[in-house]
Amino acid sequence: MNENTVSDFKCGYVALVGLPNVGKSTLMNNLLQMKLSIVTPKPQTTRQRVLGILNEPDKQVIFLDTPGLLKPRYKLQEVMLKTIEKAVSDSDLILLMIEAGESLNPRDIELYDQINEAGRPVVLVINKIDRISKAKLLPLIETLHEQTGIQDIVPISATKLDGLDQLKSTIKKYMPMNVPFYPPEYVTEQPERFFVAEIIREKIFQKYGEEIPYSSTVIIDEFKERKTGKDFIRATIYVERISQKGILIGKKGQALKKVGLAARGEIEHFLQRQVYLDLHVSVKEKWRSKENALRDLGYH
Ligand SMILES: Nc1nc2c(ncn2[C@@H]2O[C@H](COP(=O)(O)OP(=O)(O)O)[C@@H](O)[C@H]2O)c(=O)[nH]1
Ligand SMILES: [Mg+2]
Repeated sequence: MNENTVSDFKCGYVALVGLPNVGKSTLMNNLLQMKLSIVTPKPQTTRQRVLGILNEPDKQVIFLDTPGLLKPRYKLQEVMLKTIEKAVSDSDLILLMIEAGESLNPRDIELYDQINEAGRPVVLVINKIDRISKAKLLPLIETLHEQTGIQDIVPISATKLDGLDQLKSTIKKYMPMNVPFYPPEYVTEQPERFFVAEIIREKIFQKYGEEIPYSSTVIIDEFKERKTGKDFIRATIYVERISQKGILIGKKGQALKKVGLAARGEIEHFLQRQVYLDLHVSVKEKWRSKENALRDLGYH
């Protein structure tokens, strides 16, 4: 039990929204002090909403990490866009994240206008302030105030954990009085197998160039917990073309083996137990463009 009375406890939903690569997933992980959302230097790594729960004595904040907003080219991206719209309309507060720079990116303004339609309160978060000089920060905040009219603008560095306390107290202002929605030991509501698939996907993003990561998706076919011995996980990586399958597997299976090794280490760290990871590669032609395939592969 926490010492606060139920009546001053706050609980609500916060959507993390912003262009690809601004640092949304990094922020969520570092606020939760747990790596839930995968992070890579490539844009559009996050494809589905990832729910992360911050539990503190005075509040429970439920974050919805979303894919970066973009103009859809594939059916997959249309689904990603719907995910963002849903997260925005389900939230008590939207954190619109931008990167610290010389000026505001026109695409950020476009995004802001889009989000504003939902009529939810918006806090502007300027991330990556470790990359700009302190002298530039104040004028940047002034300009952003003028351009957007947003009251609360919070500069942070998600990687350096700078400004996170200020951000948390700003978030709290917007959270409604509520009893916690989840038991305090919960950090997410998504099943372990979702995170296992995400970790494998992250390794693919880290180890291959452009084509393979964006054409890949991962399905967990089997996840057997065992009382004795390691858990057994069988996963299939789906790609769009046979040539991609060849690249993914590599000469004598060497490339895939590296993915498996890296993924297994991180899966074990995440689950806090040992696993046997059995990886397969299969082709599902043009899965990113087909509604049925997307549904079969867990995107909806
Ligand atoms: N320098 C710097 N880099 C950051 C910061 N936050 C995130 N990054 C990097 O930006 C890249 C994209 O981060 P990610 O969290 O995946 O962005 P997302 O697409 O918005 O979820 C990664 O390489 C991060 O390490 C920050 O505060 N400072
Ligand atoms: Mg992300």
